Amino acid sequence: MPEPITEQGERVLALWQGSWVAAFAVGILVWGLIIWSVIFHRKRSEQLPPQVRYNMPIEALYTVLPIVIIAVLFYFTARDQTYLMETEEPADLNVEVVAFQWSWQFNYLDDKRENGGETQYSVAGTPGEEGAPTLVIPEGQVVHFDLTSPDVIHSFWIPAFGFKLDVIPGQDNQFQVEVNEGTVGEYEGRCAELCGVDHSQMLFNVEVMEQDDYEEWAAQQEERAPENPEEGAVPAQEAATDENDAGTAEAEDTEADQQARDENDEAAETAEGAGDEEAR
Ligand SMILES: [Cu+2]
Repeated sequence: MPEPITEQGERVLALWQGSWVAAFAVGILVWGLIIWSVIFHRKRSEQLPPQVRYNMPIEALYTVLPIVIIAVLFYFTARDQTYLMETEEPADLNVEVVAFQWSWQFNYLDDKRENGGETQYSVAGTPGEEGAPTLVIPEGQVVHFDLTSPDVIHSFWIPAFGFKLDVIPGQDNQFQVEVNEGTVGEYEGRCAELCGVDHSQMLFNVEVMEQDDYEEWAAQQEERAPENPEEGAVPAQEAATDENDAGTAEAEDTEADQQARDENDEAAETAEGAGDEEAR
């Protein structure tokens, strides 16, 4: 596991390590018992040893023990999941992540809570390592991510966060992290959901800056951003269109989408019909 750079990432690492400790404890106990019985109860003579059956205490034990183990693992997993998906704390920075075939766009929003989040400036890139977009975030701050996709399901993954979340069209997925102090540096980002032929090109970089550097960078971006983001912003899909293959892929997608929609409609109608009949 990479060294986590967020408060949340540390929690994930602790959960992962704790699960391994529990798994090893159970493993060592089981291996120990197996080895013990192999050595101390090996065949000594032709005489059949006394046969036992229906030992209630033992059977109760090995029904109850696994339930206890699973309950404990479940408790910690549920507790940490609740913590990881928590978005109550006011964020210092709001970023809208747009995942599309096959790159990323990061829209920096002004305070989302106050005014719904107008795009102040955007970072875009092209598929592949060379032109990969860089997500810049300040250290020691709470960063909130809103994930959106205009096409298919992607997954926003920063290994150093120890966390990934699906980006689903039409679904408002969000999470936030508290970036630790002393994490200034560059990290990798990936799409973790097979999303099409150039899925492997969906790379991005993450740069954690000191607060002052970040503010300087943000001011520069804002200066460069067009007055009216609606007019000037590069649509995500166009930004990614390197050469013509993306264009063709897009056309094919639309056709496939259409077909899928038709099929869905048909299925829905059939289902409705069936439902009506049942209701009657
Ligand atoms: Cu993807």
